[in-house]
Amino acid sequence: MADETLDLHKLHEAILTGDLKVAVDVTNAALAARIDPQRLVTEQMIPAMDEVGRRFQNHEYFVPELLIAARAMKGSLEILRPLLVERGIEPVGRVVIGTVKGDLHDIGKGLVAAMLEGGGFDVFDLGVDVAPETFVRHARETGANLIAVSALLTTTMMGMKAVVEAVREAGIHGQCRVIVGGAPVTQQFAESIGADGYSDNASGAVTLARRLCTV
Ligand code: B12
Repeated sequence: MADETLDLHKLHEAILTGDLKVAVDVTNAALAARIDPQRLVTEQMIPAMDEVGRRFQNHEYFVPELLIAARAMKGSLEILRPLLVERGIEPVGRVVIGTVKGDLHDIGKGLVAAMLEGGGFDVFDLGVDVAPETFVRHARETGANLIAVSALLTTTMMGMKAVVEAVREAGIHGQCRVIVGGAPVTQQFAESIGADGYSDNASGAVTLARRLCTV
């Protein structure tokens, strides 16, 4: 398919509507037509995820729409990632993300991870039940600028304080900030444990991460 006949906006639409098959097909067709993968990411995919985030914040989209959009985004990114890595395109920042120790909830954390990835970050997802020292070790190994911690239980959210303390004790707080979120977490709680940022939703997490990575 030649550049002129290939409608790249279909990739934007496919992510917005969560159509994984179309997202993958258009991505493959674009690569076959020798379209710059970076162009696909910056002109179609990131704006689509930004729009998904905007609709979520305006209550036009709900969690299911967010999840299928993130799945379409990830499907396309999986095809593009090796090409982007090969070209050494610098990510906006590197984020180590996980759910706090003792907590097995991962839906919100997965959404935040997918939105950050869609926002141009390199994301290292450590999964659930992650100990403070594991966050720190991976942040060191990956050279992360941010650690993002999720908690869904009032009984586990204090574990976020242990992550903040571990980062400070390891002496990496200068280059690596800690952001927190999850249903029971509030701005006030985030400040009380010395976290660097908080958001109550996945698209807000991207805005926050961008802000912290540019200061
Ligand atoms: C699904 C669910 C489960 C599933 C989890 C499946 C999975 N793979 O995640 C299962 C069934 C396993 C489960 C288990 C339990 N659950 Co549960 N669970 C829920 C439920 C219904 C939905 C959570 C969810 O996914 N929400 C949707 C996501 C999208 O929202 P979110 O996580 O808040 O994420 C958003 C934001 O918070 C933010 N965000 C999230 N993380 C981060 C991180 C950062 C850095 C940032 C910036 C933002 C951010 O962005 C996200 C997207 O916008 C909630 C009820 C509820 N309404 O919250 C109960 C709930 C959290 N569970 C609860 C409980 C008690 C349990 C159990 C202890 C039950 C039991 N007795 O076994 C166990 C605990 C197991 C464990 N050790 O973790 C309670 C917690 C009560 C409390 N005060 O602590 C809740 C509130 C239900 C209730 N009303 O009682 N649970």
